[in-house]
Amino acid sequence: MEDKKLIFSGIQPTGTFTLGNYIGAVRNWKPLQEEYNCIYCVVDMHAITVRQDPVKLRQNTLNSYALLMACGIDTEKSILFIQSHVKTHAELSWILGCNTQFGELSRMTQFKDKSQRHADDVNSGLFTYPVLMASDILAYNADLVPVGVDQKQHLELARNIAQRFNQRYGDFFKLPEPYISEIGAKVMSLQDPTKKMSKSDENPNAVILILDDKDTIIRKFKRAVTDSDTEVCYREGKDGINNLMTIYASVTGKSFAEIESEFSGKGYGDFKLAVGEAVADHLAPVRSEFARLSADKAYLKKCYTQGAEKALRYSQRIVSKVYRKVGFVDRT
Ligand code: ATP
Ligand code: LTN
Repeated sequence: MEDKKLIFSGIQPTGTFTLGNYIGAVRNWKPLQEEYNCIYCVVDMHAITVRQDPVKLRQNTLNSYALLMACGIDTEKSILFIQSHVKTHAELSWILGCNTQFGELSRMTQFKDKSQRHADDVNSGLFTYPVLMASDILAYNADLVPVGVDQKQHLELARNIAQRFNQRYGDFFKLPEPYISEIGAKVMSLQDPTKKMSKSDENPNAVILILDDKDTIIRKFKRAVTDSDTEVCYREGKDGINNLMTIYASVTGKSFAEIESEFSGKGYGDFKLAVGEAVADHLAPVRSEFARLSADKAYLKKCYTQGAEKALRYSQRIVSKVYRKVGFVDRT
């Protein structure tokens, strides 16, 4: 790989990507390929921290891989792979876990959230999940990690773990920086705009999936929860409209001022329809590219097999050095 900064990011195959995943994270992954060396990963090992149906998980993992390609990840330019194919992540995770404090993990808000939502299965993987995420990043010594704002806390923990390791064993890991887009870093639910839009929301009207057809997208936007006001403007307290404006701005490239003047004197109905149409048009090429790619299973398999080989080769060098640093005996 040329001497450029290294990007690493991952996404869980817990279902079809939402518009939140797309605007907050995945959409930015494509242009980054021009400037950086990029490594992207479908994190199936993270997904099983919440109970998954095995048949669905396998299907969702393959679909997520094809979706990333449909969103413009080019397997010639970047390394794109499936996490469970590359053993170094789990290996490093054990070592980093021994350099992470129970108290640090207890403060993770996602753990608090998810352990409440899945109170019947508060497993230790759910608790140590951020250690595996730190391993994903540090196994490649990545410089930058593009994520939505909800992952900032996990990334800070990854930096702390790296720093602690460096203090104990001598400077080795880079401290990865978050790379968070200015607009759309937190897309909100269409039904409760104080909550983030999430793949695992039970209410289908709350979430736009990037493979939804045009009619479905428009219908969901028409039903979006707003307020009793009538003016399209970005203002504190207008969470629903602020969210729709953010979405519209990020798919059209228009500024908030331009959007306000475009809809001045018009009602919320016109605005919601325009947002729905703009989103559906923006996502149409992703949908058709996904259909084309997922019909070619042999090609997909070739891509993820090669991706895993490259990722293993890269991360093996780093993890072998970590083994030596902590005092494990060389095998050869
Ligand atoms: P789950 O509901 O299963 O926890 P999720 O929808 O939160 O899943 P992830 O796979 O955890 O999705 O996230 C993938 C990427 O998308 C991460 O970088 C995350 O920060 C980003 N992301 C997720 N939801 C949003 C959102 N609503 N707005 C902006 N970015 C988001
Ligand atoms: N925790 C992230 C997914 C994830 C990730 C990563 C993101 C796992 N490993 C490494 C960036 C880098 C999430 O739930 N969105």
